[in-house]
Amino acid sequence: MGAYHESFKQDGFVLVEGGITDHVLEDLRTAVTPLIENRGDTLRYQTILEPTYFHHAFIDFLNLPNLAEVVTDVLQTDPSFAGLALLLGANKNTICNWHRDFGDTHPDVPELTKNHATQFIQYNCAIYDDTSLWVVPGSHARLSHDQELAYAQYSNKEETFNRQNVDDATMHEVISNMPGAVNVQLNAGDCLLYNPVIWHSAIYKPEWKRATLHGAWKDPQIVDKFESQRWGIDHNPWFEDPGYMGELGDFFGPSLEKFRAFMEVYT
Ligand SMILES: O=C(O)CCC(=O)C(=O)O
Repeated sequence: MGAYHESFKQDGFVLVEGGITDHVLEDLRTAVTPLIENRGDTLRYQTILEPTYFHHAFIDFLNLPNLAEVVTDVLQTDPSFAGLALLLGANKNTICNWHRDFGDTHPDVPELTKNHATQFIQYNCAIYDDTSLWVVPGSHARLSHDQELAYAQYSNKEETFNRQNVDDATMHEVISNMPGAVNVQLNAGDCLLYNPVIWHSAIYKPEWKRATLHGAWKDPQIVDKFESQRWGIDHNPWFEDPGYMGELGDFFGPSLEKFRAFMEVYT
């Protein structure tokens, strides 16, 4: 097993500094400019490979050899693609509450945390500097501690996911006081690969220019084994006819074929 695998297993994440090369970063800035300009009040575009938003820079990003090597080392196998979104932050102060993408009460979570913690990866890759995300290291590989559940319940108040119009000091206090919380500081081009069952949260401030690629890669075995790991398979119907994307590359191409096979079975 490589160093990335071991690090991801222990902490629930690995940081890849400069994961996006300068040339691809420049093309990505061009690609996301119209998305930023036309965002309205949206916090994210969920499926940026769809024809309306597509730009070939996204394919170049998905084939970056150094990132592909880290993904393959963490998973210890060739991945299935599992989605690509763009996170934008918000036009007003917003807290993305403390959560795990699948919580302790989900029937898959005891087994996922115990035996499969390195088989599914979510990532934030920053096109501009991004300090929005917070995580609790190590929480991906166990059920929650009582104090985490209690803190999340207290900090989330009555809101289900996002809390808006909170002043700067309250936002910082609410997010940073989670036991064990650490802030993820991404410079433009850096990527954090993390297990989305880890406790995580984020702060969005209107003065921060945010355009962060947010996607996933999975060990194909885990998709067949766990219902929770099939989330999103039906979000990309345009992949039934992927010709509009042109050359798919040596890494993304095979990973998309695996995803398309899952579309056949699970949609
Ligand atoms: O904005 C972020 O970086 C966090 C997004 C998030 O928590 C999620 O998609 O589950």
